Amino acid sequence: MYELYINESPVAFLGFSKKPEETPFTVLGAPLDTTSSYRPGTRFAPLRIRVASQSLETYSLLSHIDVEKIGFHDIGDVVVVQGDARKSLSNVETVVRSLLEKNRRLFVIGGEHTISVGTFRALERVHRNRKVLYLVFDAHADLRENFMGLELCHATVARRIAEISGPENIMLVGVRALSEEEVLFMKRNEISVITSFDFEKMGIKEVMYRLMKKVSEYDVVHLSIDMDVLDPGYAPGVTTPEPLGLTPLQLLHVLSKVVDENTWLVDIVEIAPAYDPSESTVFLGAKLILELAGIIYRKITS
Ligand SMILES: [Mn+2]
Repeated sequence: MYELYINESPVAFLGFSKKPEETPFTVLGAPLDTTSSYRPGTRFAPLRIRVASQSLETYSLLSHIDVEKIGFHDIGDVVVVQGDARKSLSNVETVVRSLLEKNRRLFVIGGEHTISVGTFRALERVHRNRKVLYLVFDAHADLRENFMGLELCHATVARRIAEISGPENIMLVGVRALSEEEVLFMKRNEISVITSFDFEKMGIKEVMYRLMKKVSEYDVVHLSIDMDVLDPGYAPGVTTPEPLGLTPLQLLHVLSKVVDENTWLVDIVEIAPAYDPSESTVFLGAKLILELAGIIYRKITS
């Protein structure tokens, strides 16, 4: 029945959609674009990332796999109701849950970060008796109790997820924009955090070690990538740019150590194509999906 909540996309990721029995990966757009407090426009990211993906070479140097041979089942976009985050998240949850129950490995393209509340709920329901980690790469902690009176918005995502998962089961990476309320919440709840400054201070090997240690304690990983984790010099086309971020190579190298057969869900969120005139941000989003698919495929088949 989840088909009722899907709009087909005029363009498929990489330019062609495989049948589900031919590939483990499903691409799903979730163009929710309704609570951004600075620059809106994430609703256009799923389409722009699909268009950019058609111009990428498909050989993954990190996995030594030609991802064109694996491909993606691109089912289109979740129907969202702009202006009604709750209803939209309910649709996201319904579709994602139904796909996860069919053992699909999902790449969900936002949309604003708020969609991760819906995708996490679905993952948590499907894997109720297993240990689930919410691993988020983001410049912002998104741990506010509410933001300007809104409980469900792009600035409260990790807090809402922490309420479901328990704060000990979330890990934040690349963070550098925080309120004092969030710092206190993190300390009080012993949330695992690696800031962007830690990449400089401890070095990338130590970052990888700490991440791999945390991930190894879990059965299922929800990877949520807010593209503003990258420095705005590399990824300017985001809703809320934040200086002093990661380089794309740092991000990809760290991710390559983290994703594996336990990675069932990857969200790529917060790209605002109107602020991405060079298209570098949408190309980076497409490249991340392609490389991560290659690495995950290598690990599930070896
Ligand atoms: Mn963010």
